[in-house]
Amino acid sequence: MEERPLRIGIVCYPSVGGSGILASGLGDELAARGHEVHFISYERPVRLNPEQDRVYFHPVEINSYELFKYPDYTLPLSVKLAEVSQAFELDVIHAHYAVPHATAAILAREMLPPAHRPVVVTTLHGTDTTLLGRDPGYAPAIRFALEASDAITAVSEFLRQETHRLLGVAKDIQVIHNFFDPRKAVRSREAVRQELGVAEEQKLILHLSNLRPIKRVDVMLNALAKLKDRDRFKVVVLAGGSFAPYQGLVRQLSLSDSVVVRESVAVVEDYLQAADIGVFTSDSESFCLSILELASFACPCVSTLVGGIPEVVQDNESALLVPAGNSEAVAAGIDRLLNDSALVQRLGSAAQTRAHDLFSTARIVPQYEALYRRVLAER
Ligand code: GMT
Repeated sequence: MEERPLRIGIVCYPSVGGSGILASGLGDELAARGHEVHFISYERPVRLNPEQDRVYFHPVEINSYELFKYPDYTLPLSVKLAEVSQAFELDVIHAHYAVPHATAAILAREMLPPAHRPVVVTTLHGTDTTLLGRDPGYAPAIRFALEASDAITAVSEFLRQETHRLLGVAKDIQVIHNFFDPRKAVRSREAVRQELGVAEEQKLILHLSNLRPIKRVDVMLNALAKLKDRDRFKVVVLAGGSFAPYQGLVRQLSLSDSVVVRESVAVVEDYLQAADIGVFTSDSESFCLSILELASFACPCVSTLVGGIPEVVQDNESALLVPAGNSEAVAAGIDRLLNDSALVQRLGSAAQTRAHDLFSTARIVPQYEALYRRVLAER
């Protein structure tokens, strides 16, 4: 018997960050599989496909009352979630990133009459456990929202274990890894490299992130400054946050001619296809979607060996993984790749195969669908 399509509410951050990107991709794919998907957030998520049928966006309006020193988002979000749930008879609210989305989703569920209650699935993405889960001002509320969710997922085995360890969550946590299937690039590899000023014989080293302190952009810049013969490469930073705090270090390390920064990039695939080497120096990372994005274009990375990264790529097989906080080791890894095209080819091709075999849409999205149906059946 054919199963009926589901009505799913997705709550996520709209900004450039892995959790919002993953949630947008998931919504897009679920809609393509016939489900109805309602996004609820304070802005339209940046990578939400405007052409996809059955995808709707409901903005949350936030008023700043004089009484409040700090504007509140959780309550208006919960009210919007309850409204959308009732109006569209949602089966599921899927909260991406626990704070405050899971709390708002639980509140919305409890506000509704029992016959109209959706099930709540919460997906943990990283700092909701590894940073906020350590904060005694947040941890009890996060734990409560997780325990009250109908199901919890984490984007890596590392994050699953950290959530049990740091938050003492007793409930089962299912690992559903992130996925990425690239969209078509709009410009050619040559056109993008020309725009970035990368000469034909130069290698394009790419870093893309929100540039938060945990990404250790300082370690990356220090590593790049250690490389000899800077004519060999150009470094391109796709900045999901302001690069201004790092401009001083770029000048101080005499890297101004080697580093090109692009903010608010519309089609990330244009840059992924143009890259030769990726570089990531995070102190912690639950998965690192950017590594997967590059892998899907057969671009190998030098990255710190932290968190869930070894679940995504493996040292010497599909990437070069180095200790955290060690710019010498990062520089040595990049230098190896700059000097050895065969190694780049071998690692890149293995990374692409792994991305396709383990982290494709076709493999991952059905796991979310099966989870929704299981939780609904169990209710
Ligand atoms: O730190 C970021 O890059 C943003 C953050 C987010 O909330 O979007 O990323 C987290 O979620 C991504 C998608 O699941 C993971 O790929 C990132 O590794 C994770 N970041 C951290 O754990 C620091």
